[in-house]
Amino acid sequence: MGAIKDRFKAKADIVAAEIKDILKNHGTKIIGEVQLSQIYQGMRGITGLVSETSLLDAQDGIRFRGYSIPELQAQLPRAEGGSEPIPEGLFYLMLVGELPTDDDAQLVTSLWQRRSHVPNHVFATIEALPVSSHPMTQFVTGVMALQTESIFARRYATGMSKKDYWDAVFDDTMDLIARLPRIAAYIYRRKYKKGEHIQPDGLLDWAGNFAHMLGYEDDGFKELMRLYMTIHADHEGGNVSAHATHLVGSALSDPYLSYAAGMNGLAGPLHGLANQEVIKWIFEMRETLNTELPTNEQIADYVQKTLGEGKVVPGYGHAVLRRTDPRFMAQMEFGKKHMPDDPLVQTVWNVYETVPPILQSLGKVKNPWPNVDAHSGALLVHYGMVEYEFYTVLFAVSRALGVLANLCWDRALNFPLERPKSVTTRLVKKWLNGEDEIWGD
Ligand code: NMX
Ligand code: MLT
Repeated sequence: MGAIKDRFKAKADIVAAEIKDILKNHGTKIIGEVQLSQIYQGMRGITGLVSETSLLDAQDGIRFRGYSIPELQAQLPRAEGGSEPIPEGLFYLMLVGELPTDDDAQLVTSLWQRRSHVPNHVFATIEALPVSSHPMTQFVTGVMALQTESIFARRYATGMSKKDYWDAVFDDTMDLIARLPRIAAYIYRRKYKKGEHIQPDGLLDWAGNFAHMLGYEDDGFKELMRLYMTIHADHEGGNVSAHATHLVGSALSDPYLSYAAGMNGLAGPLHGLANQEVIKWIFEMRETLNTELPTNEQIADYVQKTLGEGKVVPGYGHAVLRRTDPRFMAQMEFGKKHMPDDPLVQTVWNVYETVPPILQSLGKVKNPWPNVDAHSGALLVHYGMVEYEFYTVLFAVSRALGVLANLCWDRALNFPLERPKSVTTRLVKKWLNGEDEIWGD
């Protein structure tokens, strides 16, 4: 672990010094203004936090440390015989800020292999829940049970110096990421495969071993997991899961508590749960229309029905993006390469042709294009993973890479408790009446 930890700390010290200098010389620079409407509308467009690992552009989509998804696919290390990047490489890039060599990524793989043991009480805690519990409920419960292992919590309780916070968060990050695939796979096998669990394969990479423990030995599925775990990992700092993890971490809640908070946010249907909603919606459409491959006209009618019932079209729209999500495109490319004739995958592409003009015609949807969740389920179904309620757990395992790399940066940069100001509508009305006083509300 030493080498990566040392490299991270050396980088973080440089950035910390830069920030100190920036704040000293430019701390009063105005970087934006806030309109009243923004504080009532989800703080859209308000720049309010720093996240070093990735940056989202409304037109071009996500870049991880400056690299687009196609660039990562070309430049990150791969598994032997594979053509997709391994998520270990992306984690290294987000954490250290530099593209890893094959040896660097291999070092992360071996660190995670060595730290992947999950204590029995975690499984016992999951077993205490009804098997009917949603997989995300079981997953977050498992993470909370694992919090007994937090090095940060233990060291804080015995009196840790502020300057060592980053070190304990780093250790917890590596342990937690190493253990998540085992917990997730346990839940999948418990709920859908009669509790017939599969032991880890200590020779496989992180995502390959995850596929193995889930029970999928197909090389195509392993490649899909590597791509999936890479592209879902991070989406700058303001999305609900990243922001919640960062916010809770700012109270010095340990990485287990912070990550669990973020994943409770990911479990919402406007965020990560949308991936299950998309496949559920397509399955229901196919059943209603009694066809495996609905025509674009049939899809258009079904979309109108969905909208008429006051529901959103899952997988479409975004709070920041204003073009087709490059994560959707990466999955489309995977589909074209591995399963171009799959009727469900073709339906996803037909929905892509049909939905945007309909959403545009509503005149209120700011982004009519598909997001990451519009495509992921169809690829999983192709390999036999039809249990769509599990899909958000896959997203959660991947998202750990981004939000926990960020938490390491938060503590290394000594970011303070996050506490924005809120107001009441009564006070807003006073402002509008020219009364600027803040007290007495
Ligand atoms: N279908 C129908 N209506 C939509 C959609 C959609 N896919 N997207 C936005 N709208 C509506 C939205 O509900 C709002 O209506 P109203 O004024 O009546 O409340 C109006 O359009 C304006 O919303 P926007 O400003 O375009 O979107 P916002 O930034 O508020 O929300 C989402 C972004 C992602 C929550 C929204 O587009 C949505 O609900 N999409 C469907 C769910 C989804 O796919 N979520 C996954 C996002 C990605 N992820 O993994 O997290
Ligand atoms: C994400 O990956 O977090 C989603 O696209 C939502 C977002 O960025 O707001």
